[in-house]
Amino acid sequence: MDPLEPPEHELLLVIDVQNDFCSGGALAVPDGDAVVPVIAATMIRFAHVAFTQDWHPPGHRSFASAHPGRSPYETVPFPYGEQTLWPDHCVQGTDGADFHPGLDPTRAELVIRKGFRPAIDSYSAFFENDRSTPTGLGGYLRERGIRRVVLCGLATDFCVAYSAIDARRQGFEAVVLLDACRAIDLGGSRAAALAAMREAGVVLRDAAR
Ligand code: VGL
Ligand code: ZN
Repeated sequence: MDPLEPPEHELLLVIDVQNDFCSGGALAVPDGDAVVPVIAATMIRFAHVAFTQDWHPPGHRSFASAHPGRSPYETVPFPYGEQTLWPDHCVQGTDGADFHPGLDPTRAELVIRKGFRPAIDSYSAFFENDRSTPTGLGGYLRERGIRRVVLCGLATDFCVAYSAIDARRQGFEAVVLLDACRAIDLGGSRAAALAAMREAGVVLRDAAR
């Protein structure tokens, strides 16, 4: 293999860089837009790129608006465990669900949509929040011969962390590019997510530029 060619067994997984998670969006991640130029520069260095797209139907059960008397960021019991309630975001077909215009989705060989089942949220790119309904990404990556998943995007402490930990659970090497991620950070969730990722064997580093 040419040492200058990006490895064939590595894939950059760009998590949820959608308008609703960026400035002015319905669930804007603090400083979320800052990931866009870093990811754009990083994408060029990978042979394989996939995007995830949070993709909720209107009235999704993870929306606080679907629970009268509840507010965003409260936690409520769901059949599969505790679920944080969110402002309405990434509704299928809306501008908020589109990718940030600074990222070119042409390079994505796969766009994996998640969170489309009305009653189950999905932070991870691999499994929905019941931790058992697969998205199909694990099988896709295995069939493609991908062994290492490099993750970036939004948000560090939810979709990026869940995806990276599930990548490890599925037997992939997982690397998170911290300077290409930003966190929501609810009650220390960023620090907890970093610790959980380290514990799961996820490599945490910055994007080399
Ligand atoms: C996300 C909360 C709700 C994320 C998605 O992309 O991290 N967080 N839906
Ligand atoms: Zn969501």
